[in-house]
Amino acid sequence: MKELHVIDSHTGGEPTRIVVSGGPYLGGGTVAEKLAVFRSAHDRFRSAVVNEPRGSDVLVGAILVEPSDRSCAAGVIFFNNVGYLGMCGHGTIGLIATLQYMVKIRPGEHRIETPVGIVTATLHEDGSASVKNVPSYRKKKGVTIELRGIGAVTGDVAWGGNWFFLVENHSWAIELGNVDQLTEVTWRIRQAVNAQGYPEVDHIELFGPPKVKRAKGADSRNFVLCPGKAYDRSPCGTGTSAKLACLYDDGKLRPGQVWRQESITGSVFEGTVEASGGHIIPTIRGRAYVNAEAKLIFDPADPCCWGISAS
Ligand code: PYC
Repeated sequence: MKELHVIDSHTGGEPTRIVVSGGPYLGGGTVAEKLAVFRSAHDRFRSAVVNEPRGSDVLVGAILVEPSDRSCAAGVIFFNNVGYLGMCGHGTIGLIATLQYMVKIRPGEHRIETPVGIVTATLHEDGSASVKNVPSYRKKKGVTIELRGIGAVTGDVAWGGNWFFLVENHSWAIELGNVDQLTEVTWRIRQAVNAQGYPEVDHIELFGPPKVKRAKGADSRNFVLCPGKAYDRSPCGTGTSAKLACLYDDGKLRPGQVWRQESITGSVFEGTVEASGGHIIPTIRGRAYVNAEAKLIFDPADPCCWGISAS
């Protein structure tokens, strides 16, 4: 019977389950090459780790791999209920908390190899982590789609390590009690955006006024629909990176100025940008907590051994 050792954490309410040992051998290439091997030869492990009955649609999974770049502390591949993520901001903050829990890192800077490039994460003395993400940019401003029964919806297409469609002007309330409506409408937005020539977009982000009235406050509140139709409980690190790219392009955020992005659950990420040619380099800061450590057991006699999935 096969066994995998996993460590669970959550970052601003969004869970991450990291396979720290026992995973399949993915070859000796770069993390992008290892992802290609994982996807083509071992995809059932992805489903087994995150899907029911061991997981749920909300869970983001990750597998720790050997980095090809020796300057990196770790390599990581992120995945979810339907596939793979290029980068994952909340997951990287979760990874840093997990590596600290495993006593593999101490406060300071750590380079992490992902399939879409190397990111630098800093573990701070207070337990929070900052992730200097991959270069992010807005691809297209002001794309309008038509939704039957709703009308025109306008947003921006931007990259922050994953592809997003970001909508600022709308009338939906970003409230936990409204998640079913938000999920339905963002799912429809995604299909319309994909059909309009942006098939790469697989995350939809709605923005509204902030709710958190803490000392530091927040600048904005969001709802983020992930590719497998679950919503992000955190403000979404890659989604906040895409937002920062749009704000910077619009002249609404200066390098070094802090943007506080609140999630629909009330958790907050802080973001700043550095300008870099036509792109920005975003840094996202948040806090993760390790909340479980377990052995996943793969019994070949179990009909649900590889997870329940639609595909
Ligand atoms: O934090 O980047 C993120 C993320 C992507 C999907 C879920 N969380």
